[in-house]
Amino acid sequence: MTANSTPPLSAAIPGILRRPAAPAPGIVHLGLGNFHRAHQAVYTDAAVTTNGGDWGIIGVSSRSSAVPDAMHSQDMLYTVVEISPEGSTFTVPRVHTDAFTAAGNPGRVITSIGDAATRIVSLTVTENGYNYSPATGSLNLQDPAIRHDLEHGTTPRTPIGQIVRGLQHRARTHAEPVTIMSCDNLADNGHHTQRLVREFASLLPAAEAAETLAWIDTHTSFPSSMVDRIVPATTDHYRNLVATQRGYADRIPVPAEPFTMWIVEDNFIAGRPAWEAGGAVFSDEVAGYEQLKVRLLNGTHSLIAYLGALSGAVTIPDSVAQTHIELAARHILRNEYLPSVQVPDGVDVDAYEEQLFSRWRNTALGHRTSQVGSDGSVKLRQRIPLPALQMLDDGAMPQFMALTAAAYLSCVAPLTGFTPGPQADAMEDPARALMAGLAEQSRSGHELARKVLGDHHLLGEALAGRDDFIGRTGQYIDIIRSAGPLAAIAEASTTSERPHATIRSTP
Ligand code: CS2
Repeated sequence: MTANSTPPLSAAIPGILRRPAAPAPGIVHLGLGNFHRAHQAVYTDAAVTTNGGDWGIIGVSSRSSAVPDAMHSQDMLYTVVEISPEGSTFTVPRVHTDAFTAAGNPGRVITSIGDAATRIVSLTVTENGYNYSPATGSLNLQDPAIRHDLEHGTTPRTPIGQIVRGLQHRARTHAEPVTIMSCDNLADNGHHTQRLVREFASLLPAAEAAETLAWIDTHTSFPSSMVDRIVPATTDHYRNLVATQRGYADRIPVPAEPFTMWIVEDNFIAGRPAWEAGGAVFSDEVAGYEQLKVRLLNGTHSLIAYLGALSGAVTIPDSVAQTHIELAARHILRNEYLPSVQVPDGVDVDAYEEQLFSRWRNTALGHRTSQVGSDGSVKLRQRIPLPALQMLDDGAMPQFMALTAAAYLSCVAPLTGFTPGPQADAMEDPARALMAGLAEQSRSGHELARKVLGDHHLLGEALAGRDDFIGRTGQYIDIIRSAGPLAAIAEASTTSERPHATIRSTP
């Protein structure tokens, strides 16, 4: 059976649905991509099934109408396909009540956020969706979309603009409080979002700014959360899997690993679903979990993606299967990222590390190096600077972090004459054009690293002043160019001042 000849999901076997209808809406979610649909939506489905509550989700995608259109054609349903080497399981969350694009309906985004029934506005817009400058950590005022949103009150294009305009609508029409919850991989994501929202409001004309800020400060809360689930892009492979194994056509199934984790700060000014029912943990230690995840998982993931792409690996499991890349990954995780993390009580770091490697080895999932390697200019800013500075301040060079930055630049800003390969070519990045221009003007790795990290502050202001780190990054770029990634890993292992990682036997 193929995806084309099967009945639609809306006529699916009723047994697969846990409830006859979606709950009335209480959440507006910005960023209707795969991650949200395999994470928050699944927890919300469990919460509503167990505890009830009007916590239906209005999903807003930024520009592409592909997911909203498909959801409307499928009664707002889609399949989460949990993929492990042992086989697949299928679930169909029933929580979305509507879906539309922000680009096509900017006014509707404002009124949905402004609606008194909305008690939570959540976001999975990726690190790149916050329109902040990696150099300063503040709103990127050079960004035409931010400038547009500051000048035009009714047609916001950026999530931060949409939130502030929606909050102004609430302030004008009623005074019901609302929670803004970031679910993106940003350190301290609650405060980060709050800071950007307040900054946007403060840039409005003076009287409007004062009024909006005062309202925000008394009627909103911004919980931080640590989100974790590896969710690759949808391909025909997954559409066919659903068609053959479940017997219905789904245009937008979401593949996901079996592992899922959500640690949330319990700071919801207008109530929340009982997400515990789906396994979410409410904790005061979110910051520690975020550090652990953003550094050990995401930071190491970047290294695996860039070194893998440069070694010809299409997927993360292909990459981590290369002994030298596993060695580099173990080294950066344990010797460079871990010392900077305040490990939350009760977390067994050895077990966490082994679990990460087993998740990265999930060959059935086929998570692509080009997907993890995309948007490095905004992702690496979250992952590298703080732990790198901590090591540098202690007098040690974070060799594998410099290597990560070098491998990233080798992928997306290759020096003339260096061909990084198709996986690197497929990586998208908002700074790609800028960096390609800088690479064209550079004759050596050092020149490139100086321009990107020094002049353009790609990893923030503090690292821009660290000539030692910039110099080392430049040397790794040159080694990658002249001798390849394996030689660069060998060099990093030899020069590292911290004990070498060893490869444990794989189960
Ligand atoms: C990855 C993450 O693409 C990336 O940068 O590191 O998407 C990662 O798969 C998730 O954060 C896992 O929770």
